[in-house]
Amino acid sequence: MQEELKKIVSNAINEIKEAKKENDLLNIKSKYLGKKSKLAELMSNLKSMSIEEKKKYGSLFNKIKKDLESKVNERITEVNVTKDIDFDDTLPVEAKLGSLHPVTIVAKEVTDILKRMGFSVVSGPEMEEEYFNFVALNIPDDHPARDMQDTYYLDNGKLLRTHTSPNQVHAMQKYGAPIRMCAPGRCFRNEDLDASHENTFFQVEGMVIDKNISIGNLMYTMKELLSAIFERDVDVRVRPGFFPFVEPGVEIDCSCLICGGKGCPTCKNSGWIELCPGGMIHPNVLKESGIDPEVYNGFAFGLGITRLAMMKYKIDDIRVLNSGDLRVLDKFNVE
Ligand code: FA5
Repeated sequence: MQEELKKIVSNAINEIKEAKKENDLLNIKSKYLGKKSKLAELMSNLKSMSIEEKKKYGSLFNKIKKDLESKVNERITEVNVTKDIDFDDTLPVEAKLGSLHPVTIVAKEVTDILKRMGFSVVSGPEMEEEYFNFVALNIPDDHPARDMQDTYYLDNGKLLRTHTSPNQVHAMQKYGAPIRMCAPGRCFRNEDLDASHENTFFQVEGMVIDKNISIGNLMYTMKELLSAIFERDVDVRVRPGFFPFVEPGVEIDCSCLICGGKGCPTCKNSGWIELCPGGMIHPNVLKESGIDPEVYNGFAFGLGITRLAMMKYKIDDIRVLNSGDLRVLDKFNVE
């Protein structure tokens, strides 16, 4: 009888494993455990067995029944889970690769170039304290410069950073001087949107503090950086710029590469795109962050990466970049 039971169990287990549908499993259950099953027939012999045999086979039958029942139930769960993803694996597959966002590509290029120039990459929070976004950058509460950057204030007393410049303060306070760092990141401004203004855009902050740094160092760094990014000569113009956290300050514009400098809606017909302001870090900012301006000085810049991506890839409207429109973004597919 034991040999017969072994055979029944092994056949049942094989059939359970092979079954692909719940109905087939219910049929297997009735075939092996039902009233007319071979097991039921063998169990009916219990009546004529001795007490010892009844004990031995009785518990064996029960164990076999329980085991087979739970195997059937487990398999039913399995086939029902995989039922929905049953597919014809002979069909040809059109695999579509994802692509990096143009801003991600440019941000990586910029930080790679800066890293080669000895800059470390740091980061800071997008939800920022007023102190880091404004006060420590020499922009007190009532300073008119606050109006230049329409700010999203949050209910928790913080704000969405309007620029990456708070990273200057974080880095100075954390690492001291000398330092050479860059900080790419997302910024937010409550702007009126147009072809070159978004309410969410990316900048990369750059900062060098050491002894005897001059504006010449800033100009050289910007020139190297921009020619490495554009991989060709691009006309730039430098004009005075005002930011309370630098003195002197400069604005570096690049010739609009959408219209070749002739004037178009992207550059508001000026032929130029504001790309990268910078300047010599104001002594008040160094002092506030614990660096002695009598010993150290430095430069900082805030390069608009989203605008840079527009110029590099000839995207004439910044809004496309936040649109999630894959027909446009797919063009920049890099594997
Ligand atoms: C600043 O944000 C300063 N923090 C830059 C700076 C850093 C100056 C260090 C001095 C020293 P500005 O607001 O001009 O400056 O923005 C810098 C760049 O970010 C702009 O030239 C532009 O390229 C980009 N930018 C600014 N606003 C937007 C916007 N709404 N949409 C897209 N890009 C923007």
